[in-house]
Amino acid sequence: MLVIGIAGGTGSGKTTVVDKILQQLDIEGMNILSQDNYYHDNPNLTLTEREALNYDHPKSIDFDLMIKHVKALKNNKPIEQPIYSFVTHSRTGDHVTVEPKNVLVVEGILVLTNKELLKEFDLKVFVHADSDERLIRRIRRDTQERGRDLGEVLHRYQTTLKPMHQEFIEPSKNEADLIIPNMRQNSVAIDFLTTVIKNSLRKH
Ligand code: UZR
Ligand code: MG
Repeated sequence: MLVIGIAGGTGSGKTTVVDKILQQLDIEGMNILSQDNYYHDNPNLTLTEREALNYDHPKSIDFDLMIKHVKALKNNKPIEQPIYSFVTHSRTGDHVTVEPKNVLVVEGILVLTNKELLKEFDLKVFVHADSDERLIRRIRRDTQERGRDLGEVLHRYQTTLKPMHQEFIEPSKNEADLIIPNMRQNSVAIDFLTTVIKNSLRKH
């Protein structure tokens, strides 16, 4: 199995890059493990308390479970992935069964920050976009798709997203084998990445 880690700041376009690779690879055997499903659950806190938590710090991620799942899939075992809700900031209690496949993509802002998880990756990718570009995309997504107001998004960006990006996410770029500039649709980089994946698959 080929395991690829894809990181990059919020709004850098990680999800889009992964979707494009998926379209171009035209192979059935690819799983995507999103960091979004591996936030710690805080069932003892109220919704207001959960809203105030820092979701951009490595501690907010259940890396133990994530690593356990990556290892299980590598050992050809299915996993029960928790489903997480951004509305309630908690696990829904439901799970999806994920069967092992030839390629595993692990995607999220913090996936290159954990030393143990890094050991599991065959290829490490960092998607780069300038911070103003990322802020614009984040405002669009949170106001249009997540029902948050502008003031709230800007406040969170300034007080949490930006400092966490500078402290943890940007430095994790040093772990990457490949940095993808993603200011606009970068089809050359996508072609390159799919070629690398295809070549590695042939060798595996
Ligand atoms: P991407 N996030 C939430 O908004 N709510 C949660 O319950 C869990 C995470 C956000 C998180 C982070 N920050 O910036 C973003 N906040 O998900 C990462 N606030 O996702 O890479 O798609 O932007
Ligand atoms: Mg995303």
